[in-house]
Parts: sequence; C-alpha cells; structure tokens
Amino acid sequence: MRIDVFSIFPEYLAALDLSLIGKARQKGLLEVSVHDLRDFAFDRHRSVDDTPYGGGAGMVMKPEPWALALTSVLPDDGAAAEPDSRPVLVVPSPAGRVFDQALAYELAEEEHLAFACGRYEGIDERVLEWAAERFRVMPVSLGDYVLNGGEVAVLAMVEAIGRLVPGVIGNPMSLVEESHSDGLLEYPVYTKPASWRGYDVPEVLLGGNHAAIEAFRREEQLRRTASRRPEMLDGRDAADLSRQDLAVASGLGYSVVDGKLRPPAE
Ligand code: JCZ
Repeated sequence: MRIDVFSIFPEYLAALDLSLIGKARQKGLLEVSVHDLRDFAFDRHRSVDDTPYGGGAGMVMKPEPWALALTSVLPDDGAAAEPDSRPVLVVPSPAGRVFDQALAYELAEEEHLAFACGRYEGIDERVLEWAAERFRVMPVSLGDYVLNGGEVAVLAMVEAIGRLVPGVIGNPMSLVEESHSDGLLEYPVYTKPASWRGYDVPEVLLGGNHAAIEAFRREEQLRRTASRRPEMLDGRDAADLSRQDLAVASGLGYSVVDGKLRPPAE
C-alpha cells in the first residue's frame, strides 16, 4: 500500500517511522511519503494561507499549493480513466464521517491513500471539488472533538489502517480477537504475579479449563460493553448471540423484544 501525507508540519508525522508502521515500511509492505505543502508554494514567502472571503476569524489554506501538491502523487495529471481507480484522498475534518474500525478495514484494501492535513480554519472548499475529479475524496473525523489540524488524526488513522495490511502484524490471530471486531469490548487481561498488592487474578484463569476460561472472558466482554458502551448492545440482533450470551445479558437486565436486545428500563 502506498500512502502520501501532505502537511505544513511534516515533522509531526515523524512517529510513522517508529514501531509497527516503521517496520512495515522497512519490510516494503507500506510505502509512506510525507510531503511538505510549503514545497508547493512559490510566492516570495511561500505562503499557504490567506484571509477568508466573507470575513471571520483566522486564515484559510490557499488552493494552488494543494493542487500542485496533490497532482505530484498522481500518475499523470489528467483525470483518472476509471472512477474507482482514483486514489482515496482522506481529508481530516470535524465535519467528516466518523472514523471507525469498519472504515479502517475498508481503507486497508486500497492500493493508494493520500491524506491532506489542514491547519488554520481549514482548506479552501474548491480544493475538494477539484480533487474529486482525481481522487475519491473522503472527509473523515477522528471523533467529535476539535483538533488544531489534521496531523494527529492522520497519525491515528494511518496506524489503524496500516496494521490491517496483510503482513504488518506478526500474529494475525491478534486481529481476530481484538476490540470491536465482534462488536464487543475486549475482556480484561492479567499477568504474573497471581496475587499483587492484595489484588488477585480471577481464579478461573489460573486453571487449565479452556471452556471455562472462554466463557468467563465472553461474560466479561458483555459486562464491560453493557457498563461502558451500552449503545453497542442496544438493538443487537438476539440471533447473533449464544444462549450463554443471552443468559448473561438477561442477568444484566437486558431483554429481547422483536428479536432485538433491549437495555434495562432504568
Ligand atoms: C484543520 N482544524 C483538520 C478533526 N476529528 C477532528 N477534530 N478536529 C479535526 C480537524 C481540525 C482542523 C483541521 C484545522 C481536522
């Protein structure tokens, strides 16, 4: 997978050289290039921002450096032959589709991703219109809070996407079991010592009864999800849950109405 990131703070993306993503780059599984947007600004001060039409606070990113920068990673400079062959251009924005594990899986299938990190009050809207003829443009939000720019969102997204690319994670089984892949939070984990400062590892985990361990972990997943993220259980198709799951959910006050799980009335 090829990834191009555009930013006026390319040093911000230095973390992509480290750890998992850095190793995947060394292995040739990910080809990540970070581009300084200022290298595509050719006026006296290499300016990338200007005042907003219509007034208002702050500055807006000028369109021309973006067009030059984005064009530099396209095969030629014409529009793509087939619409679906266009690279995806992810544009971090608090007004975008919220990034989640399903979107990470979708983007992990792509051959070429580009990320446009905005700063100030954002990028001139015409850049997105221009880019839509050359990229599949996707405004994406990391979550419902406001950052100062797109860089931190891109770090998170590249890590979440990159680790799903085949070969990047050493043991692919760890991808199957993890949080959100089955719509439940993860079970708690413990290591030695079995007793620590008066806190004990649950007894069942110390024995070799694998069926009991699996049942315990599944119950903990359901308990945690009900307590921390109840919206993840509300409306769940009861057919997707085992008899044991339903017994645990019932113990937590959940009921099944029209085949769907419903939380306790309160
Ligand atoms: C550019 N401010 C780009 C994204 N989820 C989320 N929160 N905030 C952002 C974001 C903020 C920005 C820019 C200027 C993304």
